[in-house]
Amino acid sequence: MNIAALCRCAIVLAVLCTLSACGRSVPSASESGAAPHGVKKKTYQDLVVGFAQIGAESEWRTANTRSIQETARRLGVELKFSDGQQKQENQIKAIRSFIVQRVDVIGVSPVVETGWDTVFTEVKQAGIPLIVLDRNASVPDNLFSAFIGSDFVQEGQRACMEMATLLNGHGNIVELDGTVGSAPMIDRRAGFQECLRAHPGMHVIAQQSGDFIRARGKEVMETFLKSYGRQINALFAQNDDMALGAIEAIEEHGLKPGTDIKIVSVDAVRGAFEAMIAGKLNVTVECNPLLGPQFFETALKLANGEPVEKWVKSKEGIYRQDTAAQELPKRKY
Ligand code: GZL
Repeated sequence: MNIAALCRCAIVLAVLCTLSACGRSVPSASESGAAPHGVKKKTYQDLVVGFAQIGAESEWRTANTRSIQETARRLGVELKFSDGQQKQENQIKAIRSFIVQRVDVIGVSPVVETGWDTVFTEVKQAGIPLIVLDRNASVPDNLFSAFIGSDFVQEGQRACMEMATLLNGHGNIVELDGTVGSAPMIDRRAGFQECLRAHPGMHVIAQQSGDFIRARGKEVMETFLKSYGRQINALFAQNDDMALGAIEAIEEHGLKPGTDIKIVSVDAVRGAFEAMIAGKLNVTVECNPLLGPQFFETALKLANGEPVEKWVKSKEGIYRQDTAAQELPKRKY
């Protein structure tokens, strides 16, 4: 090969090396464990975040999505948002697309607890911090950077304690469960059952999933009423949407919800306060969906290689009929 050809090869090689160096992003903070020395710390306006949402199955989810999107807009974060339509495969697809797009941080609310090890490992291998939000995933702790969400077991325990007060410790309960295999369904039931052991006069005579959806809650309550009728003293609904559907079924069956059948549910959405004011629901245990601010605060810290708590726990209360009217105007969801 003559000199001129050799020079041309050398130039091409030099250009290719330069281009590949340009193509490589500055190692992200998470890859190096801290913002590399001399690299400017990211601000919210620099941040690109991918979020794989479950769907739009309930008032709670709508409020959760609104909190994430509005907070991103307010902070100037570039948010790539995906609605999984309640399907795990859609969420996994979205997470993989976020990896390809090299976002700074990935967030996900896992529709069910299992089936995440492979894709979470892919995120880790890509060196992108991962935040699990709202519902937890049953994966090794080293596969995600932080969990932001409620203590669902405590929510179940609180619901049972409220039920014990309403029933004076005695009665037959039917249970409307959330999405089978989801963390809130598993843990709210566990918390409720744990508390029942201390209240032997209360019995769950039937339980079935309504998938956290209002219409399904109504359908399941109709079957409970057909099978057990006036034997039912109370309903534990794992979210307010299913409780509101069940209230329709109870009224159509000729009974008075909140009186003939006591009702305790979870979430504390606006519809629950309206039902309590109407005397149709007795108690709602709060499960806070307004996680946007905590999510992006945690994301920015991770993008800059700063330490974060492994579980950022939501703060929640319990709301009853007697304070519903004064509380409703203050509610943010
Ligand atoms: C709980 C959340 C649940 C709500 C339901 O954190 O995952 O999913 O309780 C929602 O209303 O559908």
